[in-house]
Amino acid sequence: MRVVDSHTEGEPTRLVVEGGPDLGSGPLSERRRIFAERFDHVRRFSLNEPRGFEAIVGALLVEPVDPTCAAGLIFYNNAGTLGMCGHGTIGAIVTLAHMGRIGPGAHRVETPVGVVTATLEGRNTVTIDNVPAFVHARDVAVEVEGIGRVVGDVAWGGNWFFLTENAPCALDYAEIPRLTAAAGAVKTALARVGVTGVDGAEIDHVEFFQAGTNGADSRNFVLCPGAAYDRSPCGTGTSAKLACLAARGTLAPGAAWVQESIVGSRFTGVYSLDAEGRVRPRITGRAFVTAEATLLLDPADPFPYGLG
Ligand code: PYC
Repeated sequence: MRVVDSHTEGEPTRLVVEGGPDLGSGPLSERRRIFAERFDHVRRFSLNEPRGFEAIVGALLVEPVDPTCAAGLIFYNNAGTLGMCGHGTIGAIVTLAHMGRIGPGAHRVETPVGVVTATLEGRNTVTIDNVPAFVHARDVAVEVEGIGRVVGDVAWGGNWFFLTENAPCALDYAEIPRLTAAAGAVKTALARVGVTGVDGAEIDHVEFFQAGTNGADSRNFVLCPGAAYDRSPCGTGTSAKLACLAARGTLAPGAAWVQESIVGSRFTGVYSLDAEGRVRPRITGRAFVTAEATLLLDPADPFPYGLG
């Protein structure tokens, strides 16, 4: 399997450019299901230790159904598959340019949750026009073990998020273990009391927010499914945040929102309202290619698909 690694504002992406599984030619939502059901060993092979580590998000490069799209991407991580991935799309676009497959400008990209447009500016900067984002439930209160009452919003930004300002401590790098445990407890509490996204969808990402530093509007800590934290400010999480800000009337369409991550990296978000009044998030960030590699499987390897 040939892969190209990158990081987007600190968060790694592994783009599978050759040797991925044959998922057929159906809609990407269907190919995501086939990947999850029949090729979980490929997910584990390509991301788990010792070939990877818990924070890497994988992206399978597949033929799009829509010929106006430059690529199709199916995202996955250490726990399963993802609907969309903002940092992963930015990483994939910079990687495809590095490989000489695309140039600067706008490229339509098919994902399991819809088509996004990714615009490459120069070598490293990408702006994504994401799928519409929306708030599903506001001011949801849950009792969380070890924290107490936590109030937040449930929103969609390409994945499902619970967004809250009730963090148990400062959003400092040194507090990552405590924030990870607390966000995990929030997720458990939401599941216990039956708080979900639309149609019972699991809320698998939890975001804590505080005031930003060095001029950023806000700083976040994002826990992803699989219990790794996002080193970037999270593209789909920032999209969900924009939907919350729009719903509360605290950010006007077209106004910039600088979202800082727990490692101090940044995305700039802005939204517009489409003809149907839906929030259309636009997220800008940078990615850098870090490795080109061939992943090998030795038949004698006692851990052919990695650990876990
Ligand atoms: O950037 O959307 C994102 C993302 C989702 C999970 C990790 N990063």
